[in-house]
Amino acid sequence: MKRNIDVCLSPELINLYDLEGKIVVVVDILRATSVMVTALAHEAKEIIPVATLEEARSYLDQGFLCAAERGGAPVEGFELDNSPFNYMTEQIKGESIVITTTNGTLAITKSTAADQVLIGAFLNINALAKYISHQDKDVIIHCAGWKGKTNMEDTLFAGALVELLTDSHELACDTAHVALKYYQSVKGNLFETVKNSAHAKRLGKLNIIKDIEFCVRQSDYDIVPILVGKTLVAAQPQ
Ligand code: 3SL
Repeated sequence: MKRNIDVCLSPELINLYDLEGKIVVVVDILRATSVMVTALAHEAKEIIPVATLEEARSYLDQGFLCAAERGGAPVEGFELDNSPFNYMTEQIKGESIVITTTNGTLAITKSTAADQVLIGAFLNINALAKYISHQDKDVIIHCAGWKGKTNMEDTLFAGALVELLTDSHELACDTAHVALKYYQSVKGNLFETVKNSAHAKRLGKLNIIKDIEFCVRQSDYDIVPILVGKTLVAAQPQ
């Protein structure tokens, strides 16, 4: 029997969904979840996502390697920002990295009632679909959006993952259909589409085009981050 797949377009709406017993895939294509996938693929030991700067600062005081972003910009006093290219270095190998971002880490902390919280990005979408198809569980794709509002890039990812899971999962609500149709209408032109997103414009002054180009690449990595307690680690391959 097919399982259900549903899409939640904002952390402001996640309280409308029953997460119990389900897999929640959190996605923040630009750039939090793309960064997390990249870091674990480059052998970071684990990632500790925290919602607030205060929590991140308390880890900083304990000597952790910490990353912080607010409003798209790096936060003073933190060693790492939110560009995936900073997570491909020797510096992150074997490290526990604490990350706080405007939307992505908030969406993670709002998903913890789920049976499993997984991290999604275009960078790991095939590995994610394969992992989920072995689980026999309902799925909710939780889009981080921007400050409570829906965004283009996370909705596109939701549509792409729905498309990959149509053999094993039934589309449970209209949002899943909307995301799927939207993705199918632009999938040949993902970079050009996302380049025109509000967040791409917001990040424009930070010379972000390189990051966007990277974040829409599909399935560079085989890794599926999973939340174990408060920490994201690579799930066992299925
Ligand atoms: O909002 C977030 O969580 C971030 O990913 C935003 S940014 O791409 O780092 O600006």
